Amino acid sequence: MKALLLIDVQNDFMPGGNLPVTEGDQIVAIVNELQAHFDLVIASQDWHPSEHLSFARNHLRHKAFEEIELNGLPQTLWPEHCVQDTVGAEFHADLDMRKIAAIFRKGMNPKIDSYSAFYDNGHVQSTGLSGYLKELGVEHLYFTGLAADFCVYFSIKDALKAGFKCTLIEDATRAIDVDNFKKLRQQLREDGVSIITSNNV
Ligand code: VGL
Ligand code: ZN
Repeated sequence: MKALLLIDVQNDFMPGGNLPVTEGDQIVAIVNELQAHFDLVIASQDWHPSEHLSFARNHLRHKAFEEIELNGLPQTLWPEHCVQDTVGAEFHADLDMRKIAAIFRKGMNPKIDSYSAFYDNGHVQSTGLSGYLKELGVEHLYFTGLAADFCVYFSIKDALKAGFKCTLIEDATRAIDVDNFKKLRQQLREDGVSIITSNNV
């Protein structure tokens, strides 16, 4: 069985949000159309407490987009985004929620970031997503959402490790840093990820 994953289609990653991804809003209509091709649709939601240590404002001497070390891991510091119970953390208002069977939240532990929908960045705490998908007999995951070079990329890497066949639907994602994503995209191809466009699903 195949499943469609919608990674972090949230207001703060849209133009006008706190951590905007260029053209992020352009994926919403595509994602909505894609859902008709899948019997299982799952979403992830970045869901931070305001004291989250990935936020630059929680560090006295640092600014957003600087890189620091946090508990032994490299950490990019971000503008405050996807704070629990704020409008920025909500899904885009036009996202069709009717077929979404489950929402996996991540980034709740203030001490560690969680780009992947499967694990925190230290690979210590699982969200349970892999076990959930395996219990339902899912073997092939189709990835969409934001941002291509962070949460989508790291979710795919973990999905590969967990043994899922992975496809990235390229027109249903956008990157924070387009040049960086060009390199990551090549790496994903070498890892065996299929990269397609939505008209080929
Ligand atoms: C994301 C940076 C920080 C993402 C989440 O959804 O790609 N990026 N938190
Ligand atoms: Zn985040």
